[in-house]
Amino acid sequence: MTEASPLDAAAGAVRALGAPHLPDQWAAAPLTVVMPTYNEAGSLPGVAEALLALPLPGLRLLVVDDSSPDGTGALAEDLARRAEETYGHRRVDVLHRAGKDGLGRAYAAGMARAVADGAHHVLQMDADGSHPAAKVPELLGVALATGAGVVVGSRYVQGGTLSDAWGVHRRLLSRWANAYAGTVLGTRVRDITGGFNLWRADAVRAVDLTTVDSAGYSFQVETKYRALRHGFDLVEVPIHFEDRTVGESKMNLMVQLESVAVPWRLRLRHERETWVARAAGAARGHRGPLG
Ligand SMILES: Nc1nc2c(ncn2[C@@H]2O[C@H](COP(=O)(O)OP(=O)(O)O)[C@@H](O)[C@H]2O)c(=O)[nH]1
Ligand SMILES: [Mg+2]
Repeated sequence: MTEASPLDAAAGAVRALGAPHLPDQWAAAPLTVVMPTYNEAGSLPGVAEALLALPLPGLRLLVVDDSSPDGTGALAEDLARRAEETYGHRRVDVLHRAGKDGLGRAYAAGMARAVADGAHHVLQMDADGSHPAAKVPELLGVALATGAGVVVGSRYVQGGTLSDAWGVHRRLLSRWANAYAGTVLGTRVRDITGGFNLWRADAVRAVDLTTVDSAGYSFQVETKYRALRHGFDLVEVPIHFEDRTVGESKMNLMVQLESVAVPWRLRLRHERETWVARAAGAARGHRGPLG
């Protein structure tokens, strides 16, 4: 008897979780999952295999590794080779960066590359197993059905759930961070800080990632806010958010302080731009339509 390969096992797990099947044309849509990694050797293989086993032949994975000391970058190259053998074509790529430069910068580089390489949709996803791979077909289906610029895998809409491992303190902090950013920016997005989001390529282009300021996690808030300002719809789909079981969180004090400052910076910039546009409009108005 031959032993089942890890890819077969992952496919079985995905079937057991009941990943929905999409109409063929939708399932084949070019979708690139952009996955930043820093010391995720313990969890990346399982997450990658679960993604590749989904009934989405158009799905590719782009790992963005910041020279992880634990060898995640080399491991990702190995996964890329093995996936190419299994599927007969390239499905995994790796973007190697010189050193740890923040989640936001890794996403900016990876999402720009995915769109330049022809992805019609780009999914942001953590490598630590927190985000449910089985939900990806649903996020893609909702994006295609609604035309939303961003489909947010949301912990805080009806039906969204958090790992039991999250204590009261962490729940409150996460809720508070969302309420804070939402209030400062005047948005109704319930999970504006969340990191499991599917973007349409034209929304990625519109937000112009080269000018995004956030180096860290507030990248999620800044980019969603920009998408809203550009007139794209954001749709939230409930997910279950699992706690990481391997490796360590990269959240630190600097990242948290940036998350406090960024909503105010965005709001003040928006107010300044609105004021300048109004002043310019008023000046044109005085000169009359031909002036
Ligand atoms: N390339 C890169 N990835 C990062 C960096 N910081 C965090 N990540 C990755 O971003 C994802 C989310 O980080 P994580 O530590 O799980 O954050 P938490 O879920 O908020 O604790 C994981 O896949 C990390 O490996 C970074 O500076 N560079
Ligand atoms: Mg995490």
